[in-house]
Amino acid sequence: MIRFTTAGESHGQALVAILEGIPAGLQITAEDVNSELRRRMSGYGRGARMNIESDAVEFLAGIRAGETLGSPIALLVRNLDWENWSAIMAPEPLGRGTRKRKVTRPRPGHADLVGVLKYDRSDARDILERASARETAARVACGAVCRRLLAEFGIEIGSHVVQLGTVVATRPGQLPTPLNAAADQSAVRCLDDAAAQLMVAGIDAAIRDKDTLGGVAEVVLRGLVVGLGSHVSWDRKLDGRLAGAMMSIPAVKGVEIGLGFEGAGRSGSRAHDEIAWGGNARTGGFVRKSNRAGGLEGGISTGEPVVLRLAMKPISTLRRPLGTVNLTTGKAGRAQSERSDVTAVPAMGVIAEAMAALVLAQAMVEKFGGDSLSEMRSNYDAYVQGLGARWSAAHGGGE
Ligand code: EPS
Repeated sequence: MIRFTTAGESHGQALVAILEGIPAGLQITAEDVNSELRRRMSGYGRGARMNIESDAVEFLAGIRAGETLGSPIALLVRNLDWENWSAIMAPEPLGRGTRKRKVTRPRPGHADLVGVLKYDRSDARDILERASARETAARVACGAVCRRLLAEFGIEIGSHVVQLGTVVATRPGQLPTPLNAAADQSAVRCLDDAAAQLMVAGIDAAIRDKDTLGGVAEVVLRGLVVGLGSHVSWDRKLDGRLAGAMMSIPAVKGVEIGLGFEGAGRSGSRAHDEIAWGGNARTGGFVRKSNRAGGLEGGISTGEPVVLRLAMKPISTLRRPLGTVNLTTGKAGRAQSERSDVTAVPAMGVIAEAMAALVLAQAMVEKFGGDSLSEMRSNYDAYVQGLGARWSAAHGGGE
């Protein structure tokens, strides 16, 4: 089972992660991870913090001579901002209850208040430092390793922004390949140039208004084999597992697969994908005439692209803050304003790619197992060959 856990506060010394279950023999370099970390840091509308950081990974364990060993992989991403925060975030005791740069006016929408109540804190900084989306840098680092594993099996993961604030992009009928090479050209990772310009203007307006913006990103997973995930038990369904992973991303409030909510209003005859003969061995020789299901039926991959959309709420740190209650005085007031982003929708797409990579890598290792990449590859090849041989023999390889 592939899994990872992360630790680290936003202004602590570093983010760390341990990623377990990656088979031995996968070639990986720091640059494979760093290129993804850079993508996460980019996007018009990020705050000043991204000018301070220059996220880069240090492999502490699990990799030798450019190859995974099959042992847990330990990763470290330093916070360069730590230098400015060491006195505030240092682990050494300061005297009971003493805190520097206390946050006592919780922001509506952030974890501040619920975290303070649940963890019996009086300083919301004890909560927000971990609730900060800074943690997603560690996820992206782990996801980059999973992505390398998936690339060995021809799986491509990409994303693009389809809505930012009120601006909705026109989605091209045919997505470019590779998707990210095109999307990363845009400051807001949007494939519709006219919409991208309006999105940038919308972000500028939000900056002027001291407000923030949310939006929608679409994640596309291509090159999957039929048969990942399973219909047999609720917790093995790949759609459920992907949706859960997407919803764990900070500020994500909605996830759709394929037609998603739009499908609810369609009649059945316009909601499903007709089956035809003529795909490749990876899909058992079958093909769908459309992909309304978003590449998943019965919790199992069909081999068509998996298409997910994630809705992100606007960032909850506002420079013109909403009403709140001061935790120290009990008086009504305005929420604390921390430095933050105006929007992070472009970055959210990159983080969603990383989480999707984790779930897919889990599903691949479950199905094709193996302590080593070579063992996993031979299991994969045997499965695909078996699918192709069985179904083309039965149907003569064509319609
Ligand atoms: C983030 C770092 C944070 C924020 C943002 C994400 O840095 P700082 O708090 O020092 O400005 O820019 O976090 C939030 C939006 C949030 O609400 O916590 C990052 O590295 O992605």
